[in-house]
Amino acid sequence: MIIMAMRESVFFRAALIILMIVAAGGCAKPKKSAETGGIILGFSQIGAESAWRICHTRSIQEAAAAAGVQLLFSNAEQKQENQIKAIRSFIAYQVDVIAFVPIVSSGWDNVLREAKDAGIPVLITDRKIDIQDESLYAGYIGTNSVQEGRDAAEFLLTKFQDQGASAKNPIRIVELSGTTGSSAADGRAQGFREILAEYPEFRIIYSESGDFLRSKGYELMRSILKDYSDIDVIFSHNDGMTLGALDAMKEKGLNPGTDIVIVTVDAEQAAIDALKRGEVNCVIECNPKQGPQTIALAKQLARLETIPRLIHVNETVFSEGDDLLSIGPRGY
Ligand code: GZL
Repeated sequence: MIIMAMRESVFFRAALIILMIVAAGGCAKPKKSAETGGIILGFSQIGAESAWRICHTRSIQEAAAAAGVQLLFSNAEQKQENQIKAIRSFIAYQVDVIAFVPIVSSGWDNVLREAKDAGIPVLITDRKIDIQDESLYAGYIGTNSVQEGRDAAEFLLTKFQDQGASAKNPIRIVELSGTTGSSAADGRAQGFREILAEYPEFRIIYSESGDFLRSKGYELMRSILKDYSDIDVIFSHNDGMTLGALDAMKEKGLNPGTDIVIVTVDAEQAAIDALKRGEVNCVIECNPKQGPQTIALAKQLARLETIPRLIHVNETVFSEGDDLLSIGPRGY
């Protein structure tokens, strides 16, 4: 009975894959690209939770099209189990390369072992994974979340220097963190605390996850403002949550950027616009335009070439003291 169920399950999955290809406008292609000549990349994306993620997806899709790489794209709708199913379907279809954004850092060992056993190289993108056997993936390209957290803290050191703060009279910080268990949230929190650990005059009085969502940033901030009236700084792990928090602060009659210093990560257009309006004080760039580099690495893997284990994309910091008019359109 179990074997029958497995056969049915394998058959169902294989049928689903063929259906997916046919629905994507291509007839069911022979397995592997050896017969088709082109590279087939299976890509599992988290979802569309923020403007940043939508830009990241667009960058991957446009780069694949420009490079003639056939992209099997799966949107996990924020569920790790959907990513694992997608990776298994890529293995069944025998793609040349698998790339994915791990929504959280853990829980990937088994499925990546299956990919390795199938002889399919795996590229980790955007977020990082914690894994026992580092040989289960070929390399990582994405953002340096720990540095982003450090940059946020370094801005605050400059902003509040000579303000007379002390351990007895600290700068009181609220942190809106990203998806629990994601390398993006864990890294930003780690880098932020690493720098501030040397400065007891900075105190994180409250931290809670808003899951990188604008709606949760709004709800969180409304609730926090009921419990805390003496907040000096909001450190938000992404612009989506920040924009929600700004709405909540304004509803309360507060002037974000003046009454409360706002530090945010991503650098989407709306956050840069808020920086220009003085409602945000510092925007840490997290660069979503990783498509060209990601596809180039996938092509190298398809040619069985070795790639670097770790590539961090270039990022910068925008702050209130900059020539804000020189900041060009962000594209997301
Ligand atoms: C960071 C990325 C994060 C963004 C959010 O590398 O994974 O996920 O900061 C997005 O906007 O939701």
